[in-house]
Amino acid sequence: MTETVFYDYWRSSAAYRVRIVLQLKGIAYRTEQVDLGAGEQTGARYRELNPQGLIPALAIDGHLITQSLAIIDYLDITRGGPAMLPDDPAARAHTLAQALIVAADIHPLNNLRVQLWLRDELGADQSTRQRWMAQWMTTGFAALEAQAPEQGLFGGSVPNLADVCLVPQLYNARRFDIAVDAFPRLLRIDAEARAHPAVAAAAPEAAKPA
Ligand SMILES: N[C@@H](CCC(=O)N[C@@H](CS)C(=O)NCC(=O)O)C(=O)O
Repeated sequence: MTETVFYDYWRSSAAYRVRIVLQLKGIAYRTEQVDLGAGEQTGARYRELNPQGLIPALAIDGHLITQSLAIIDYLDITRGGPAMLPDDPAARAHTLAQALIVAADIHPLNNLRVQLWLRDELGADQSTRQRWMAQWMTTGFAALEAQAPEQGLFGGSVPNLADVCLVPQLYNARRFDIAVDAFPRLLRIDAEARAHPAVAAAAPEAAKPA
């Protein structure tokens, strides 16, 4: 069996999604850190693995898989542990839609390369970039709050794909001082999810190299 290697950066929220699923499913792996602060994701060495120059990537079963949701889908199909998506087609579509609010509509607009482009190409100062991030995070969070359960996680008692996407995005919001008080259900879900041992083990503080 080939070794499972996760190309990670402790502060990457897309990588954090995958770390949560690796932990939930009890998958053993070795980590290779790709330092986003040092720009290693755009270097020739990493681009050979992932021409997109984005974290994460997972080497598993002789494949090199990129894109966090594609990695999670592969793990969900090939490994045991809690399912990230329900079987029922309509419930599955709703969970995917909730996850995509984060993964497709919030995160890409606030990613590092977008921030750098706003700053370097459009001359956006810190406060303008802060407004940009707050705009797209709060727009997405509001939509998610409107469909969040009153009790329990999106996944009920075990995190599902929507929870797996929410927790890292709220980490990002806090990291960049985005106000999230208007989303009490999301905050409750985030706290409950982070109390789960597998989610706690995947936290950025736990993934930070010594
Ligand atoms: N849609 C991709 C997004 C990956 C992504 O944007 N990763 C960020 C870290 S969270 C990154 O590598 N950023 C580097 C950059 O913007 O240069 C996924 O879900 O894997």
